[in-house]
Amino acid sequence: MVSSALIALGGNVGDIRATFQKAVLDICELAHAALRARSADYATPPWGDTQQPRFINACIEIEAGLDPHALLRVLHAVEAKHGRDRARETRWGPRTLDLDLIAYDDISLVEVGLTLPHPRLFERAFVLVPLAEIAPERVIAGRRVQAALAALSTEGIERLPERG
Ligand code: PH2
Ligand code: MG
Ligand code: MG
Repeated sequence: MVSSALIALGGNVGDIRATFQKAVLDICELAHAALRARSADYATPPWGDTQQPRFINACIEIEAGLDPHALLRVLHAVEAKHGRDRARETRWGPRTLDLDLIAYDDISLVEVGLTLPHPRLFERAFVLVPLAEIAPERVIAGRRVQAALAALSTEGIERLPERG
């Protein structure tokens, strides 16, 4: 059985788009995963703490070779490799790279450090916009991605052209 994991990428410090490119390769290598889909990069207004630079966000789907816990450890390692310092940052504050596991097949679990599907997915247009690009028909927690997105404002979200 092949598993599908949806991962959201975010960041607002440094050369974020270059970080994303490297991080996607790192994730696939370390998680023994194949990249199934990658959204465009989107510039998005900062959510939570609004007094910070805008974010770049994107989503990928991978064919996962690891279970969700092992995959989460890989995501944390890739964040750290790209300058993420959890000890120094503030909640919702600036960061070089945030990798969130959004969904893993239809697994539903609530644990310290890992809730699946991601508990704030349906509040966040900055996740649903790129996710709807790669998985519009996917049903997560009983809701179709495209329909969930339609319930949110996408004001200020800008799809970025591919970089040459
Ligand atoms: N991540 C945060 C806080 N706020 N806002 C946007 N637009 N995109 C993010 O990825 C984001 C955020 C902390 O993880
Ligand atoms: Mg996040
Ligand atoms: Mg995170």
